[in-house]
Amino acid sequence: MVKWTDKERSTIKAVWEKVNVDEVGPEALRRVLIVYPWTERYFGTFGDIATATAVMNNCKVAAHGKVVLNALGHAVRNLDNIKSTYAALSQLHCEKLQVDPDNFRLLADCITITVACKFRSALDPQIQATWQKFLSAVVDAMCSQYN
Ligand code: HNI
Repeated sequence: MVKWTDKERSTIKAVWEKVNVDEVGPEALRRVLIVYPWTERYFGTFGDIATATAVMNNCKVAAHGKVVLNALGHAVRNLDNIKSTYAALSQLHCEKLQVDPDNFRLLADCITITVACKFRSALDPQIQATWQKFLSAVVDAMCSQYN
């Protein structure tokens, strides 16, 4: 289990309170699809996402980005049980969706970049370090049901 100091807990909560899920979710998922175009293969039911313009204008991508970011909120509220919080979600991504777990890290990086673009200097290196520790715990938990 990941250990958190009080300072880390308050930093993660403070960052999360400032994150606008409806903006960061869609923007982060769009980045994943544009920067790593092979991830398109998982979203066959989303319609046209063949070009960057199509990704930017696709409302299913935007809606799904919000779903993913909202799921991050469960981890913020369950810092001491991130693994069990994501056990079912990990299993779904492994068995049904068959998402290559390497992609979790790519998404986490895109979330950090999106947050950094919005926070600018407020995301100082120490806050970034804590935020990335948090996202690493999320990525580990999402990988937990893969054998
Ligand atoms: Ni992910 C569905 C959360 C990473 C592809 N994903 C979900 C759902 C949640 C979710 C919540 C909805 C589940 C349900 O309906 O029961 N996804 C997360 C989280 C992460 C993540 C928390 C990582 C931090 N998912 C990824 C990545 C990919 C991905 C990296 C592919 C590149 N996810 C999907 C696909 C679906 C999905 C595909 C189904 C979408 C649909 O609506 O058909």
